[in-house]
Amino acid sequence: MAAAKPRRAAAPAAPLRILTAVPICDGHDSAVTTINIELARHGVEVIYLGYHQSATAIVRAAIQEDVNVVGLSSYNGGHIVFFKEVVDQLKAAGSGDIPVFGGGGGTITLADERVMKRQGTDRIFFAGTPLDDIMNLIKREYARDPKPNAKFKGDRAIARALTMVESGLKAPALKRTGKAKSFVVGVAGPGGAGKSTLIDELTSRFLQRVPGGRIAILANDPSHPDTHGAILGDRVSAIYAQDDRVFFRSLATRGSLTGLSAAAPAAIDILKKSGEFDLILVESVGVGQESDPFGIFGGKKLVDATLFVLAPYYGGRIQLQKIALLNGADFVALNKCDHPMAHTAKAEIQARLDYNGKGQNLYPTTAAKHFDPGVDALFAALGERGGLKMSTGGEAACQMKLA
Ligand code: B12
Ligand SMILES: Nc1nc2c(ncn2[C@@H]2O[C@H](COP(=O)(O)OP(=O)(O)OP(=O)(O)O)[C@@H](O)[C@H]2O)c(=O)[nH]1
Ligand SMILES: [Mg+2]
Repeated sequence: MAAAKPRRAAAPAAPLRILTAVPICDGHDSAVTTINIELARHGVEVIYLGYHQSATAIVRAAIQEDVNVVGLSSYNGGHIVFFKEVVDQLKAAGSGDIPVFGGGGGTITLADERVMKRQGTDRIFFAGTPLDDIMNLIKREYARDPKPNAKFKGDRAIARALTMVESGLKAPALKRTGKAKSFVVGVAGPGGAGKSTLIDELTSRFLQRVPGGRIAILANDPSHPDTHGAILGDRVSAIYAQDDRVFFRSLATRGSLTGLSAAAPAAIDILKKSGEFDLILVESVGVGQESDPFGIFGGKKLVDATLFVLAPYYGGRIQLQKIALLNGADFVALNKCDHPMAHTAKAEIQARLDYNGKGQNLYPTTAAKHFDPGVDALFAALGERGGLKMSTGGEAACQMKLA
């Protein structure tokens, strides 16, 4: 990591972390969006999973993110069964300590709530409840000091260790449960270039081509400097994280200005020491021209390789000259190649890399498209560099499965 670790004003040591989602077959996401923004404004770290989410996906995310509470927003009916399913699956996974609450305007009645509470739901917020009341109650009832818990196993144990280091505390020593030798790749690039979408497509290649392997993603997103809250939204792009071979954890920067949470080095260490993960991808927040989140120009290098992702609208050739990471990134992806400016961008970036004379390869990608050959080529190069044991013909198999 680079020597300097600039920080803003200290945030609370352990902000509330809440997972929010909308149940399967329900597209009513405007209420949860309001709740998310309001929670973040009140200093909460919100991990938003999206709408049309299965109970299994919600439970997996709650465990990996080690959240204080799960908040569901349900409008299309079926809430009695759905909330129970989430509660039951959490219990079955040894994470019954994570409470579940929710709302759904007038579609959840008082009588429904009585049944739901008997089945384990913590509480329902009804139509007309002022947002301030909801926020104050949440902050009062669901705050906690993170403590080690020897009963946690598997992903929850890893997740709690990550929570501890995020809170500046010592993580409990974890048993090494796997034999994997992790290859760690830092993924950086300007905000919105498509880092998360590309990581998701790389995840799909990993699942296809590294049978039995596991991949971990550490997704850093910014905390708001005024409220200390954050909307950790990278999980919304993570379609392929809905697989038990994927461990996905969102990290808020909590005042760190390096492009990563100050806990990222310790978090990477925990993931590596678990022996569970063949590949670890670390996504930085959207970075600027002088950023070096992974310490490749000095200090302790945090990762084994770096991938710099940019989109065609970076400005012009002068802007390209200014981007420090283009001097040192091992892999460069020009994403959004479906954009009309991509042709020119490709030529300009290629010229910039040629001038470096370091043999850096440029990978033109369109991460928004499934089966993009540019993403295939990028994954193959990463896999080769990291010594991943890859099967052949994975993409074809993937296409056949989805066709
Ligand atoms: C807006 C809306 C839409 C929008 C959705 C936009 C969007 N992207 O979300 C549109 C127009 C697209 C839509 C479509 C449909 N809708 Co609609 N929709 C509504 C409406 C009018 C408001 C819901 C809302 O957002 N409220 C705003 C929130 C902030 O306030 P609130 O609901 O009072 O919630 C409070 C608390 O519950 C709490 N809360 C809510 N969620 C959460 C979550 C957490 C974590 C917390 C802490 C708190 C909390 O916050 C509020 C605090 O006061 C309701 C009617 C109603 N008045 O509820 C119908 C309603 C939900 N829709 C309905 C239906 C039927 C549909 C459609 C199926 C219609 C159709 N045939 O196409 C589709 C389905 C869409 C889909 N894909 O799922 C029905 C559902 C009936 C049922 N369950 O039996 C309703 C009840 C209308 C009705 N009376 O018929 N809908
Ligand atoms: N047209 C097009 N859109 C894309 C492509 N890749 C990603 N996007 C879209 O670009 C937007 C941003 O994508 P993300 O993957 O969230 O970008 P990001 O770099 O992770 O963003 P931050 O984490 O906020 O910095 C989303 O709406 C994506 O759907 C692409 O190849 N083509
Ligand atoms: Mg992202």
